[in-house]
Amino acid sequence: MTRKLSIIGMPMDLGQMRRGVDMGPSAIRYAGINERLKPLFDEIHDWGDIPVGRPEVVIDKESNLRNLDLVAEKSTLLAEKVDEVVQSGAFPLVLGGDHSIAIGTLAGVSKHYKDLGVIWYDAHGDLNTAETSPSGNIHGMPLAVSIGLGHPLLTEIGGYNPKVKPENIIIIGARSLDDGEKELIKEKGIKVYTMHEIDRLGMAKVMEETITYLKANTDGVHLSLDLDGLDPSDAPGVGTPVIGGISYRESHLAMEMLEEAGIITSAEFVEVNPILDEKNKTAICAVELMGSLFGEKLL
Ligand code: 5AB
Ligand code: MN
Ligand code: MN
Ligand code: MN
Repeated sequence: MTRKLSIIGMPMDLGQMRRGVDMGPSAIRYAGINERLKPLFDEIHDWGDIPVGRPEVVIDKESNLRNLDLVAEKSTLLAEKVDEVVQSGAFPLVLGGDHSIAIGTLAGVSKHYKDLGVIWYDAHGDLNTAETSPSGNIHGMPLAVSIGLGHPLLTEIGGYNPKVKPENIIIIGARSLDDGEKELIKEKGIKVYTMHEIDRLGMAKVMEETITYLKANTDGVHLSLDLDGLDPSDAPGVGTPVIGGISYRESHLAMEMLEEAGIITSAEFVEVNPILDEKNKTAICAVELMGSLFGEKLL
């Protein structure tokens, strides 16, 4: 079977307040993604960026959500593109953009699976709703939206809802959760490997457990990798850094184990903000991790 990769840029910064993350796709391309992944696939097609534009910030008066209509509109475009890529038999790799883009990615991917698994590699839970969000920023909500909680303009994208079952989600790297998110995690029984478990068990064990569980319970796995899951010393170019994160080496190991297991069917790398970065370090880190995720070997 020919191994095909489709790259889609989603230059959206509407899910939060720090402009600059819309340049994430450019920064990741500049870090050499195409050359790096070329030897690992039979075919690579870079579709360029979904047109997001530079609209003015609008806060939805009724829900208090920042840029609600725009995020919904642009996410629909992404969902359609991702859907088309999955149908074509290629692996969809989406470059963010802030994490609100996951709403569109999952809407495009999940209709192709009965039981999609999701690995949410992140310092945060992204499980807020308009009611629990301390910020009104939609990038703190995409995982809640994927399980059907949130504004209907977001949960109904793609014309079906929910996208993911809570029991098919595994969060890795959490170290900053809001009160409402903690309650939701308990209520829905969402599996979380916080930094405590990663320290205690080691990344190898965390990934073994994750892979065993997802292999047994899902028919596809989406990797949603927020660069702020990594420690800010390795990935400084993110809008909401939290100290005490996953190291570059642990992340490499995680990607290599996922590759060996062969379970990942779609991926996105989000929250790369070159304006906040040091010499494109965070975008380079993203490309390094993609190399491991797609099977680059030293020997
Ligand atoms: B990210 C916070 N929980 O909702 C909120 O970077 C931060 O996609 C969200 O993980 C961080 O505003 C969103 C305080
Ligand atoms: Mn996130
Ligand atoms: Mn985050
Ligand atoms: Mn490695």
